[in-house]
Amino acid sequence: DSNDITEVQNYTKAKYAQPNEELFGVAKGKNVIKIHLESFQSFLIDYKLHGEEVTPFLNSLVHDKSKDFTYFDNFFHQTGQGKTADGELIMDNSLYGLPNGSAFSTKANNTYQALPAIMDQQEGYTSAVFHGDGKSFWNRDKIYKELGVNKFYYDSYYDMSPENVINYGLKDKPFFEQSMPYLENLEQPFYAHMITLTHHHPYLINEEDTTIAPAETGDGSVDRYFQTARYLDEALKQFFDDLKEAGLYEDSVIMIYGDHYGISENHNRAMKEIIGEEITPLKNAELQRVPYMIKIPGVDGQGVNHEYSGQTDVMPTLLHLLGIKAQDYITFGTDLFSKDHKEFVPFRNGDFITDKYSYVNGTYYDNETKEKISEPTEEMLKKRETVMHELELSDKVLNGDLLRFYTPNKEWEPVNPNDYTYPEKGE
Ligand code: GP9
Ligand code: MN
Repeated sequence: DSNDITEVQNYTKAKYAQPNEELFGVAKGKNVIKIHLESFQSFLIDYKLHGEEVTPFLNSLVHDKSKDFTYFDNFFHQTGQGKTADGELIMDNSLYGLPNGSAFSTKANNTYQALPAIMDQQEGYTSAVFHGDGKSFWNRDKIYKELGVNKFYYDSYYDMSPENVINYGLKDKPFFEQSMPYLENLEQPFYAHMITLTHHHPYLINEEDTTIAPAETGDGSVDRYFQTARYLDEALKQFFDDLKEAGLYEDSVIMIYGDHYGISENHNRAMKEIIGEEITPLKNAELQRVPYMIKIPGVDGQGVNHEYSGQTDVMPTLLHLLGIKAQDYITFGTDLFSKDHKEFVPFRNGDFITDKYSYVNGTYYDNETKEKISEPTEEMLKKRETVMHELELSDKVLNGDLLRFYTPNKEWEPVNPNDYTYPEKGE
Protein backbone atom coordinates (compact mmCIF):
# COMPACT_ATOMS: atom_id res chain seq x y z
CA ASP A 1 0.00 0.00 0.00
CA SER A 2 1.01 3.62 0.18
CA ASN A 3 3.05 3.05 3.39
CA ASP A 4 5.24 0.69 1.44
CA ILE A 5 5.87 3.21 -1.32
CA THR A 6 6.81 5.77 1.33
CA GLU A 7 9.40 3.35 2.69
CA VAL A 8 10.80 2.86 -0.82
CA GLN A 9 10.78 6.56 -1.51
CA ASN A 10 12.62 7.34 1.72
CA TYR A 11 15.30 4.83 0.79
CA THR A 12 15.85 5.98 -2.80
CA LYS A 13 15.78 9.67 -1.85
CA ALA A 14 18.41 9.05 0.81
CA LYS A 15 20.59 7.16 -1.66
CA TYR A 16 20.15 9.75 -4.40
CA ALA A 17 23.33 11.33 -5.76
CA GLN A 18 23.22 14.96 -6.88
CA PRO A 19 24.19 15.49 -10.52
CA ASN A 20 27.61 16.63 -11.61
CA GLU A 21 26.86 20.34 -12.26
CA GLU A 22 28.94 20.44 -15.44
CA LEU A 23 27.02 17.61 -17.04
CA PHE A 24 23.45 18.25 -15.94
CA GLY A 25 21.43 18.97 -19.08
CA VAL A 26 24.37 18.85 -21.53
CA ALA A 27 22.48 16.40 -23.73
CA LYS A 28 19.09 18.06 -23.42
CA GLY A 29 16.95 17.21 -26.44
CA LYS A 30 19.65 15.13 -28.16
CA ASN A 31 18.78 11.86 -29.86
CA VAL A 32 19.68 8.86 -27.73
CA ILE A 33 20.74 5.56 -29.28
CA LYS A 34 21.13 2.65 -26.88
CA ILE A 35 22.80 -0.48 -28.24
CA HIS A 36 22.33 -3.81 -26.51
CA LEU A 37 25.26 -6.20 -26.90
CA GLU A 38 23.74 -9.63 -26.41
CA SER A 39 25.56 -11.89 -23.90
CA PHE A 40 28.69 -9.76 -24.09
CA GLN A 41 31.10 -9.97 -21.14
CA SER A 42 33.83 -7.42 -20.59
CA PHE A 43 36.63 -9.95 -20.66
CA LEU A 44 36.26 -9.85 -24.46
CA ILE A 45 37.48 -6.25 -24.53
CA ASP A 46 41.16 -6.29 -25.53
CA TYR A 47 41.17 -10.10 -25.35
CA LYS A 48 43.45 -11.70 -27.91
CA LEU A 49 42.69 -15.09 -29.42
CA HIS A 50 45.33 -16.69 -31.65
CA GLY A 51 47.20 -13.39 -31.25
CA GLU A 52 44.28 -11.43 -32.75
CA GLU A 53 41.92 -8.93 -31.17
CA VAL A 54 38.43 -10.45 -31.00
CA THR A 55 36.56 -7.13 -31.00
CA PRO A 56 38.83 -4.57 -32.70
CA PHE A 57 36.03 -2.07 -33.24
CA LEU A 58 34.80 -2.01 -29.63
CA ASN A 59 38.44 -1.90 -28.51
CA SER A 60 38.96 1.15 -30.69
CA LEU A 61 36.10 2.91 -28.88
CA VAL A 62 37.64 2.05 -25.52
CA HIS A 63 41.04 3.38 -26.58
CA ASP A 64 39.34 6.17 -28.42
CA LYS A 65 41.72 8.66 -29.97
CA SER A 66 38.86 10.92 -31.02
CA LYS A 67 37.77 10.98 -27.35
CA ASP A 68 34.15 10.18 -28.11
CA PHE A 69 33.42 7.47 -25.55
CA THR A 70 33.83 6.84 -21.85
CA TYR A 71 34.15 3.14 -21.05
CA PHE A 72 33.23 1.86 -17.58
CA ASP A 73 35.43 -1.16 -17.00
CA ASN A 74 33.99 -1.96 -13.55
CA PHE A 75 30.37 -2.03 -14.69
CA PHE A 76 28.34 -5.16 -13.85
CA HIS A 77 25.11 -6.69 -15.05
CA GLN A 78 22.54 -7.20 -12.29
CA THR A 79 20.19 -9.61 -14.03
CA GLY A 80 18.61 -12.81 -12.74
CA GLN A 81 16.50 -15.45 -14.44
CA GLY A 82 14.91 -12.83 -16.70
CA LYS A 83 18.20 -12.49 -18.59
CA THR A 84 17.66 -10.05 -21.51
CA ALA A 85 14.28 -9.02 -20.10
CA ASP A 86 15.85 -8.18 -16.74
CA GLY A 87 18.56 -6.20 -18.50
CA GLU A 88 15.95 -4.14 -20.32
CA LEU A 89 13.87 -3.67 -17.17
CA ILE A 90 16.80 -2.57 -15.04
CA MET A 91 18.23 -0.15 -17.59
CA ASP A 92 14.93 1.63 -18.22
CA ASN A 93 13.50 1.58 -14.67
CA SER A 94 16.44 1.42 -12.26
CA LEU A 95 14.57 -1.41 -10.53
CA TYR A 96 15.88 -4.96 -10.10
CA GLY A 97 14.40 -7.99 -11.79
CA LEU A 98 12.62 -10.47 -9.54
CA PRO A 99 14.41 -13.20 -7.55
CA ASN A 100 12.58 -15.80 -9.65
CA GLY A 101 11.23 -15.68 -13.19
CA SER A 102 11.04 -12.55 -15.28
CA ALA A 103 9.11 -9.43 -14.36
CA PHE A 104 8.52 -8.83 -18.07
CA SER A 105 6.45 -12.01 -18.05
CA THR A 106 4.77 -11.84 -14.66
CA LYS A 107 4.46 -8.08 -14.03
CA ALA A 108 3.53 -6.89 -17.50
CA ASN A 109 0.40 -5.16 -16.27
CA ASN A 110 2.10 -3.19 -13.51
CA THR A 111 2.36 0.57 -13.50
CA TYR A 112 5.84 1.76 -14.49
CA GLN A 113 7.60 5.10 -14.62
CA ALA A 114 10.18 4.17 -17.20
CA LEU A 115 12.60 6.15 -19.34
CA PRO A 116 10.54 6.05 -22.56
CA ALA A 117 7.52 7.60 -20.82
CA ILE A 118 9.53 10.06 -18.75
CA MET A 119 11.56 11.26 -21.74
CA ASP A 120 8.38 11.64 -23.78
CA GLN A 121 6.53 13.57 -21.08
CA GLN A 122 9.43 15.77 -20.03
CA GLU A 123 11.21 16.43 -23.33
CA GLY A 124 8.98 15.18 -26.15
CA TYR A 125 11.00 12.11 -27.10
CA THR A 126 9.73 9.40 -29.43
CA SER A 127 10.90 6.00 -28.19
CA ALA A 128 11.48 2.96 -30.37
CA VAL A 129 12.76 -0.56 -29.84
CA PHE A 130 14.36 -2.53 -32.68
CA HIS A 131 14.75 -6.30 -32.44
CA GLY A 132 14.85 -9.07 -35.03
CA ASP A 133 12.65 -11.59 -33.26
CA GLY A 134 8.90 -12.13 -32.74
CA LYS A 135 7.16 -9.32 -30.87
CA SER A 136 5.89 -11.50 -28.02
CA PHE A 137 9.25 -12.94 -26.98
CA TRP A 138 9.74 -12.03 -23.31
CA ASN A 139 6.23 -10.54 -23.46
CA ARG A 140 7.68 -7.39 -24.99
CA ASP A 141 4.52 -6.48 -26.90
CA LYS A 142 2.64 -6.28 -23.57
CA ILE A 143 5.11 -4.65 -21.21
CA TYR A 144 6.43 -2.09 -23.70
CA LYS A 145 2.99 -0.46 -23.53
CA GLU A 146 3.40 0.05 -19.79
CA LEU A 147 6.91 1.42 -20.30
CA GLY A 148 5.58 3.89 -22.84
CA VAL A 149 7.50 2.60 -25.86
CA ASN A 150 6.02 4.40 -28.86
CA LYS A 151 7.27 2.19 -31.68
CA PHE A 152 8.38 -1.42 -31.78
CA TYR A 153 10.12 -2.78 -34.89
CA TYR A 154 10.12 -6.60 -34.65
CA ASP A 155 10.48 -9.46 -37.14
CA SER A 156 7.55 -8.33 -39.32
CA TYR A 157 9.57 -5.19 -40.20
CA TYR A 158 12.62 -7.11 -41.38
CA ASP A 159 13.50 -9.40 -44.26
CA MET A 160 13.65 -12.67 -42.37
CA SER A 161 14.75 -14.78 -45.38
CA PRO A 162 16.60 -17.92 -44.32
CA GLU A 163 19.99 -16.48 -45.29
CA ASN A 164 19.39 -13.54 -42.91
CA VAL A 165 18.44 -15.67 -39.92
CA ILE A 166 20.29 -17.83 -37.41
CA ASN A 167 19.57 -19.14 -33.92
CA TYR A 168 16.85 -16.91 -32.35
CA GLY A 169 16.33 -14.57 -35.26
CA LEU A 170 17.72 -11.95 -37.58
CA LYS A 171 21.52 -11.78 -37.89
CA ASP A 172 23.04 -8.59 -36.51
CA LYS A 173 24.39 -7.27 -39.83
CA PRO A 174 21.07 -7.30 -41.72
CA PHE A 175 19.43 -6.17 -38.46
CA PHE A 176 21.38 -2.93 -38.24
CA GLU A 177 21.31 -2.40 -41.99
CA GLN A 178 17.55 -2.80 -42.26
CA SER A 179 16.92 -0.75 -39.11
CA MET A 180 18.56 2.35 -40.60
CA PRO A 181 15.62 3.56 -42.73
CA TYR A 182 13.23 3.22 -39.77
CA LEU A 183 15.66 5.04 -37.52
CA GLU A 184 16.14 7.84 -40.04
CA ASN A 185 12.41 8.32 -40.29
CA LEU A 186 11.73 8.52 -36.56
CA GLU A 187 10.46 11.80 -35.29
CA GLN A 188 13.25 13.57 -33.38
CA PRO A 189 14.35 13.71 -30.68
CA PHE A 190 14.24 9.94 -30.39
CA TYR A 191 15.25 7.33 -27.87
CA ALA A 192 16.16 4.26 -29.91
CA HIS A 193 17.00 0.90 -28.41
CA MET A 194 18.74 -1.58 -30.72
CA ILE A 195 18.68 -5.15 -29.36
CA THR A 196 21.19 -7.45 -31.05
CA LEU A 197 20.78 -11.22 -31.13
CA THR A 198 23.42 -13.25 -32.99
CA HIS A 199 25.89 -13.37 -30.09
CA HIS A 200 23.52 -15.59 -28.09
CA HIS A 201 24.00 -19.04 -26.63
CA PRO A 202 24.87 -21.51 -28.20
CA TYR A 203 26.69 -18.98 -30.45
CA LEU A 204 25.70 -20.44 -33.80
CA ILE A 205 27.26 -18.83 -36.84
CA ASN A 206 27.44 -19.69 -40.55
CA GLU A 207 30.92 -20.44 -41.81
CA GLU A 208 30.76 -17.53 -44.30
CA ASP A 209 30.07 -15.08 -41.45
CA THR A 210 33.18 -16.05 -39.47
CA THR A 211 36.33 -13.94 -39.63
CA ILE A 212 38.20 -15.46 -36.69
CA ALA A 213 38.93 -19.11 -35.94
CA PRO A 214 37.14 -20.61 -32.93
CA ALA A 215 38.93 -21.07 -29.63
CA GLU A 216 40.23 -24.55 -29.01
CA THR A 217 38.99 -25.59 -25.58
CA GLY A 218 36.79 -28.36 -26.99
CA ASP A 219 33.72 -26.70 -25.41
CA GLY A 220 31.71 -25.69 -28.46
CA SER A 221 29.82 -22.76 -26.92
CA VAL A 222 32.96 -21.23 -25.46
CA ASP A 223 34.90 -21.80 -28.67
CA ARG A 224 32.27 -20.15 -30.89
CA TYR A 225 31.66 -17.32 -28.37
CA PHE A 226 34.59 -15.47 -29.92
CA GLN A 227 33.33 -15.89 -33.47
CA THR A 228 29.88 -14.45 -32.79
CA ALA A 229 31.47 -11.66 -30.72
CA ARG A 230 33.62 -10.78 -33.75
CA TYR A 231 30.54 -10.84 -35.96
CA LEU A 232 28.73 -8.48 -33.57
CA ASP A 233 31.77 -6.20 -33.50
CA GLU A 234 31.74 -5.98 -37.31
CA ALA A 235 27.99 -5.36 -37.36
CA LEU A 236 28.49 -2.50 -34.92
CA LYS A 237 31.25 -0.95 -37.00
CA GLN A 238 28.96 -1.02 -40.03
CA PHE A 239 26.16 0.57 -37.98
CA PHE A 240 28.44 3.39 -36.82
CA ASP A 241 29.44 4.04 -40.45
CA ASP A 242 25.78 4.15 -41.44
CA LEU A 243 24.94 6.50 -38.56
CA LYS A 244 27.74 8.83 -39.67
CA GLU A 245 26.56 8.74 -43.24
CA ALA A 246 23.00 9.52 -42.15
CA GLY A 247 24.22 12.44 -40.03
CA LEU A 248 22.98 10.75 -36.86
CA TYR A 249 26.31 10.04 -35.17
CA GLU A 250 27.85 13.36 -34.22
CA ASP A 251 24.99 14.91 -32.32
CA SER A 252 23.55 11.80 -30.62
CA VAL A 253 24.08 10.29 -27.21
CA ILE A 254 25.21 6.72 -27.87
CA MET A 255 25.18 4.14 -25.10
CA ILE A 256 26.46 0.58 -25.46
CA TYR A 257 25.82 -2.08 -22.83
CA GLY A 258 26.09 -5.80 -22.25
CA ASP A 259 22.90 -7.42 -20.95
CA HIS A 260 24.23 -10.42 -18.97
CA TYR A 261 26.88 -13.13 -18.98
CA GLY A 262 27.24 -15.35 -22.01
CA ILE A 263 29.29 -18.14 -20.51
CA SER A 264 27.73 -19.75 -17.45
CA GLU A 265 29.49 -21.59 -14.64
CA ASN A 266 28.81 -24.83 -16.50
CA HIS A 267 31.76 -23.87 -18.68
CA ASN A 268 34.33 -23.26 -15.95
CA ARG A 269 36.74 -25.85 -17.27
CA ALA A 270 36.96 -24.20 -20.69
CA MET A 271 36.95 -20.71 -19.16
CA LYS A 272 39.97 -21.61 -17.08
CA GLU A 273 41.85 -22.16 -20.33
CA ILE A 274 40.54 -18.91 -21.79
CA ILE A 275 41.31 -16.73 -18.77
CA GLY A 276 44.40 -18.60 -17.67
CA GLU A 277 43.24 -19.00 -14.09
CA GLU A 278 40.91 -21.10 -11.98
CA ILE A 279 37.28 -19.87 -12.03
CA THR A 280 36.80 -19.47 -8.27
CA PRO A 281 33.53 -18.07 -6.88
CA LEU A 282 35.20 -14.64 -6.67
CA LYS A 283 36.54 -14.92 -10.23
CA ASN A 284 33.07 -15.86 -11.43
CA ALA A 285 31.65 -12.75 -9.76
CA GLU A 286 34.36 -10.65 -11.41
CA LEU A 287 33.42 -12.15 -14.77
CA GLN A 288 29.94 -10.62 -14.43
CA ARG A 289 31.38 -7.37 -15.76
CA VAL A 290 29.67 -6.24 -18.93
CA PRO A 291 30.59 -3.19 -20.98
CA TYR A 292 28.98 0.18 -20.52
CA MET A 293 30.14 2.91 -22.87
CA ILE A 294 28.69 6.33 -23.47
CA LYS A 295 29.28 9.10 -25.95
CA ILE A 296 27.86 12.52 -25.06
CA PRO A 297 27.82 15.10 -27.85
CA GLY A 298 30.02 18.07 -27.02
CA VAL A 299 31.66 16.35 -24.06
CA ASP A 300 35.06 14.68 -24.35
CA GLY A 301 35.10 11.00 -23.42
CA GLN A 302 37.19 10.17 -20.36
CA GLY A 303 38.76 7.05 -21.81
CA VAL A 304 38.41 4.37 -19.15
CA ASN A 305 36.44 5.16 -16.00
CA HIS A 306 36.98 2.68 -13.15
CA GLU A 307 33.91 3.50 -11.04
CA TYR A 308 32.24 0.35 -9.66
CA SER A 309 28.77 0.48 -11.13
CA GLY A 310 25.85 -1.47 -12.52
CA GLN A 311 22.84 -1.41 -14.81
CA THR A 312 20.62 0.30 -12.21
CA ASP A 313 22.89 3.36 -12.49
CA VAL A 314 22.10 4.05 -16.14
CA MET A 315 18.63 5.58 -15.78
CA PRO A 316 19.59 8.34 -13.30
CA THR A 317 22.74 9.02 -15.31
CA LEU A 318 20.84 9.52 -18.54
CA LEU A 319 18.10 11.59 -16.91
CA HIS A 320 20.66 14.01 -15.52
CA LEU A 321 22.44 14.32 -18.86
CA LEU A 322 19.09 15.19 -20.43
CA GLY A 323 18.44 17.80 -17.76
CA ILE A 324 15.64 15.84 -16.07
CA LYS A 325 15.65 15.59 -12.29
CA ALA A 326 16.16 11.91 -11.46
CA GLN A 327 15.30 12.69 -7.84
CA ASP A 328 11.61 12.82 -8.69
CA TYR A 329 11.56 9.14 -9.68
CA ILE A 330 12.09 5.89 -7.81
CA THR A 331 15.59 4.88 -8.88
CA PHE A 332 17.75 2.33 -7.05
CA GLY A 333 20.93 3.28 -8.90
CA THR A 334 22.83 6.56 -8.82
CA ASP A 335 24.31 8.86 -11.48
CA LEU A 336 27.67 7.47 -12.68
CA PHE A 337 29.11 10.95 -13.16
CA SER A 338 28.08 12.26 -9.73
CA LYS A 339 30.80 12.64 -7.13
CA ASP A 340 28.32 10.97 -4.75
CA HIS A 341 27.80 7.94 -6.99
CA LYS A 342 27.42 4.92 -4.67
CA GLU A 343 30.15 2.39 -5.32
CA PHE A 344 28.42 -0.83 -4.35
CA VAL A 345 26.83 -3.11 -6.89
CA PRO A 346 24.13 -5.53 -5.69
CA PHE A 347 23.68 -8.70 -7.71
CA ARG A 348 20.27 -10.27 -7.95
CA ASN A 349 21.25 -13.20 -5.69
CA GLY A 350 22.25 -10.89 -2.80
CA ASP A 351 25.98 -11.03 -3.50
CA PHE A 352 27.57 -7.65 -4.11
CA ILE A 353 30.78 -6.00 -5.12
CA THR A 354 32.33 -2.71 -4.03
CA ASP A 355 35.48 -0.89 -5.08
CA LYS A 356 37.42 -2.60 -2.27
CA TYR A 357 35.79 -5.88 -1.35
CA SER A 358 33.24 -8.38 -2.59
CA TYR A 359 30.63 -10.55 -0.92
CA VAL A 360 30.14 -13.82 -2.79
CA ASN A 361 28.23 -16.86 -1.68
CA GLY A 362 28.52 -16.12 2.04
CA THR A 363 32.16 -15.01 2.03
CA TYR A 364 33.82 -11.59 1.93
CA TYR A 365 36.92 -11.19 -0.26
CA ASP A 366 39.52 -8.49 -0.63
CA ASN A 367 39.40 -7.31 -4.27
CA GLU A 368 43.12 -6.59 -4.34
CA THR A 369 44.61 -9.73 -2.76
CA LYS A 370 41.64 -12.03 -3.64
CA GLU A 371 41.98 -13.42 -0.10
CA LYS A 372 39.01 -14.35 2.06
CA ILE A 373 38.29 -11.82 4.79
CA SER A 374 37.81 -13.92 7.91
CA GLU A 375 36.64 -11.04 10.07
CA PRO A 376 34.50 -8.63 8.08
CA THR A 377 34.26 -5.12 9.52
CA GLU A 378 31.04 -3.57 10.85
CA GLU A 379 30.89 -1.52 7.68
CA MET A 380 31.02 -4.64 5.51
CA LEU A 381 28.27 -6.33 7.48
CA LYS A 382 26.18 -3.17 7.30
CA LYS A 383 26.66 -2.96 3.55
CA ARG A 384 25.30 -6.46 3.24
CA GLU A 385 22.18 -5.39 5.17
CA THR A 386 21.79 -2.42 2.86
CA VAL A 387 22.03 -4.62 -0.22
CA MET A 388 19.42 -7.08 1.11
CA HIS A 389 17.15 -4.19 2.05
CA GLU A 390 17.52 -2.57 -1.37
CA LEU A 391 16.64 -5.79 -3.19
CA GLU A 392 13.65 -6.34 -0.89
CA LEU A 393 12.36 -2.84 -1.52
CA SER A 394 12.67 -3.28 -5.26
CA ASP A 395 10.78 -6.58 -5.01
CA LYS A 396 8.07 -4.81 -3.02
CA VAL A 397 7.68 -2.26 -5.80
CA LEU A 398 7.12 -4.99 -8.39
CA ASN A 399 5.15 -7.45 -6.28
CA GLY A 400 2.86 -4.76 -4.82
CA ASP A 401 2.65 -2.77 -8.05
CA LEU A 402 3.58 0.17 -5.85
CA LEU A 403 4.21 2.78 -8.52
CA ARG A 404 0.41 3.00 -8.76
CA PHE A 405 0.64 4.97 -5.54
CA TYR A 406 3.53 7.21 -6.52
CA THR A 407 3.32 10.55 -8.29
CA PRO A 408 6.80 11.69 -9.34
CA ASN A 409 5.91 15.36 -9.86
CA LYS A 410 2.96 17.53 -10.73
CA GLU A 411 3.48 17.13 -14.48
CA TRP A 412 3.41 13.33 -14.40
CA GLU A 413 0.62 11.55 -16.24
CA PRO A 414 0.20 7.81 -15.63
CA VAL A 415 0.96 5.76 -18.74
CA ASN A 416 -2.14 4.38 -20.43
CA PRO A 417 -1.22 1.13 -22.19
CA ASN A 418 -4.17 1.54 -24.54
CA ASP A 419 -2.44 4.52 -26.10
CA TYR A 420 0.16 2.18 -27.62
CA THR A 421 -0.12 -0.35 -30.44
CA TYR A 422 2.52 -2.32 -32.30
CA PRO A 423 0.93 -3.23 -35.62
CA GLU A 424 2.59 -5.59 -38.08
CA LYS A 425 4.37 -3.85 -40.93
CA GLY A 426 1.85 -2.38 -43.35
CA GLU A 427 -1.07 -3.00 -40.97
C1 GP9 B 1 15.24 -12.98 -27.76
C2 GP9 B 1 16.19 -12.44 -26.80
C3 GP9 B 1 17.01 -13.40 -26.02
O1 GP9 B 1 14.30 -12.11 -28.28
O2 GP9 B 1 16.27 -11.12 -26.58
O3 GP9 B 1 16.83 -13.27 -24.67
P1 GP9 B 1 17.75 -14.04 -23.61
O4 GP9 B 1 17.65 -15.51 -23.93
O5 GP9 B 1 19.15 -13.54 -23.77
O6 GP9 B 1 17.18 -13.69 -22.30
MN1 MN C 1 20.23 -11.73 -23.55
